[in-house]
Amino acid sequence: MGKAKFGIFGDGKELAQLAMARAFQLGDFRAGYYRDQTFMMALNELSMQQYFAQLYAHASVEQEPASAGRLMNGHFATRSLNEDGSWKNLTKMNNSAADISPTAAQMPKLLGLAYASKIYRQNKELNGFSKFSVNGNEVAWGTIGNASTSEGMFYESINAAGVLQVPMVVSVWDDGFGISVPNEFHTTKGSISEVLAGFAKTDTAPGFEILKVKGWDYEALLKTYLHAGELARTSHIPVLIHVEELTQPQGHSTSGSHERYKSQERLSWEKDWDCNAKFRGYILSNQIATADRLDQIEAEAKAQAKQEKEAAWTAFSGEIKKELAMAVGLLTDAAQHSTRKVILEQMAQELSKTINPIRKDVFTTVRKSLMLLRFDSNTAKSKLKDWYKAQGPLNFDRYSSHLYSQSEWNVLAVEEIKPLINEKSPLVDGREILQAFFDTTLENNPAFFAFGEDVGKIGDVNQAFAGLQAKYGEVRVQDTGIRECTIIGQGIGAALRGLRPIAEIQYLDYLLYGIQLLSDDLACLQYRTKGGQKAPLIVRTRGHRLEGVWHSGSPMGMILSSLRGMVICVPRNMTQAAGMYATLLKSDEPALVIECLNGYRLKEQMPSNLGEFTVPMGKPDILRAGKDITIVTYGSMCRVILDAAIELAEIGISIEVIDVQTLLPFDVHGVIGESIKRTNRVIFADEDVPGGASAFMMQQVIEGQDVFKFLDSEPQTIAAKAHRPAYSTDGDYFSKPSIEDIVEQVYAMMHETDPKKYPAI
Ligand SMILES: Cc1ncc(C[n+]2csc(CCOP(=O)(O)OP(=O)(O)O)c2C)c(N)n1
Repeated sequence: MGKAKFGIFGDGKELAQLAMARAFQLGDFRAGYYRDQTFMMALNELSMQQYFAQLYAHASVEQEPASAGRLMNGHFATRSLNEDGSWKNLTKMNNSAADISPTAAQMPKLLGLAYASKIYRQNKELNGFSKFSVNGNEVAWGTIGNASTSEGMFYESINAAGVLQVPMVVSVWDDGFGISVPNEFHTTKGSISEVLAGFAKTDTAPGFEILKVKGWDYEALLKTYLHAGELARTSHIPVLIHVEELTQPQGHSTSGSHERYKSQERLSWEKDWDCNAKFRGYILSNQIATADRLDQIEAEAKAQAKQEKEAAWTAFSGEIKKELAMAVGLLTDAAQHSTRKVILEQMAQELSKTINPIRKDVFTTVRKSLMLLRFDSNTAKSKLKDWYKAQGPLNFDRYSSHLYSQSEWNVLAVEEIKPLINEKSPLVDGREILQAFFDTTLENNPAFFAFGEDVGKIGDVNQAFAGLQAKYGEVRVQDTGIRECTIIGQGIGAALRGLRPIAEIQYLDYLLYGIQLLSDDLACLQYRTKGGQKAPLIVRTRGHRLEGVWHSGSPMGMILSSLRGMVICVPRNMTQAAGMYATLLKSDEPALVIECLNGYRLKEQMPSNLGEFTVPMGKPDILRAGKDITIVTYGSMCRVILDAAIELAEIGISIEVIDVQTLLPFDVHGVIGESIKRTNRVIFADEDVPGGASAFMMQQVIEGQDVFKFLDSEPQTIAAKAHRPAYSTDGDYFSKPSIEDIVEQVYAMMHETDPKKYPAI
């Protein structure tokens, strides 16, 4: 009827979901996919009206608590947070992590949700965290389609869960197809449980409990799920349940019919073996209810669904109809005083006749009419304009709020505390400052822990955690396998359950293995739940300059574009990094911190208030004052630019050097704009590709800080070459911006301004 755009449903998979709901307990978590409506309804975490509200995209938390209309139907979530962003008591709730669409991307987070139970059970200092766990008894329940198990994320998560031995129960809903493609094209031997047999635990080696069950056999399902839940809960053994012989009675989604790719034989098998039909047969043959009673229940269910569907539509369309009526009234009034009366009245009339109107219909008409009314000046037009303006913040809240935290713990609200350094402060290697910071944080914050490749025993490849595993134990400072994607998932899941992990990616170049999850899951979590969930995970990595193609990349533009919703910190040294970690740990936002790979052994003065001092986010530092040109940069490039500034000073050019410190948020107080007002020239410099983060910084300042009119020279960027950095010192010299590159480009700008004073080289 044109009321909803797309539908995807969980029919054919109901019975297994009922069994899973029976084994699920308060405090447990689900991370699954779009087929799980029955499970959510069985737990009373989704009403039919809410289900339809999501189908209609009702932009309201009250009507559609999972995503406030921001996600397509079939994306389930519970709300872990109160309205002010504080945590609810998760142990008293049925919890569902917020779903995402990429197949298998629920798996890394599922691992993390289960892993949190392990941390809560093993770290006795967390006993006071009673809102989040009761002795780590919580099970993380995952669901995934058979075809989606072909994704790398699935296998990586399974392997990690086997290694970590976490309470994770994964159900594979196997209906034999992935849209149109049958199992033989997806899975070796056509069976995921057979493929995974090597993961099964034995008497001598830990591993998975692997179970197989038919999706239409209620008694077997119940037994399987209760057993799986018990095993995971009490012994923290991961379980895989391969649920076979499921069906998909309406095909994959509303986008196409399954008659196109299923044989007649398969279609009729699906009818006969549909789990609801089989369940009915089971109830009748066991004389649990009579056929009449079942007919009555079915009729009541249908009537209820219809009634809740109508209620959802009335609530959704009612709001818009009110707005439409208001707009039509104001537009008609404005038309009466306008030379464009006829066309405006016609527009109002057409709008009022719209069948199933949406907001776009209302606002398109109002905005077009304001353009037609541009020469008018009267009260009626002003009223229309005022109404339109007043809708701006409301629609911002409906469709664009909560990209970043709106709670009192947002990063911008963290108070700045300066580092205490004086002449007597010892000069140490940069990595020692981080080590001392992590030491004091491990001591004082039981929710804080770190993990990653080589983080445990050797204290990371650059030794910022050196000796800390020995001091605080393996639960707090952990080694992991080489598996960046699930390191991120481990962190997301743990942070969703109130912990404060630092997940380490050994080198920035390897962040790409985790970038999809950071982008699809973490960065948009607050946004896609409209503040219903948060995962203040800190991802720590190191990058920019070292040696060779995969150890000196600086793909900042990619990161900036894909991680809106996260804080992106680019500290120039380890003191700034320590202050940024302190700020982040006081806030509730997810962040990526990129330390300078070539900075761990450079000398810095040890502050005496480590753990206390904070670096404010979005506040650039002026590292050197100057009057001719402002150069804006960050990270390892700060030192290169400062060295260039010395050479430039010798030839009579004075540059002001600004370290932005954080790329997201970016210069919230307009420090750079004020500098440009003094120098009237600006260059944005970094070691990303041309058009990467340097272009981002330029856009932020030129468009965002209203400085174009103060510029006497064209604004410029300095970046690395577009290719990957070639190996060794010469490779670096010819690939990344050197001191000479900077001196020459700055000089060229001054030459253009005053060729006599600065003759061409
Ligand atoms: C990464 C990714 N690739 C492709 C898609 C498009 N897509 C959505 S569902 C689907 C099939 C999934 O099949 P299966 O895992 O068996 O689950 P089912 O829908 O049958 O329950 C595909 C290819 C997607 N959502 N994500």
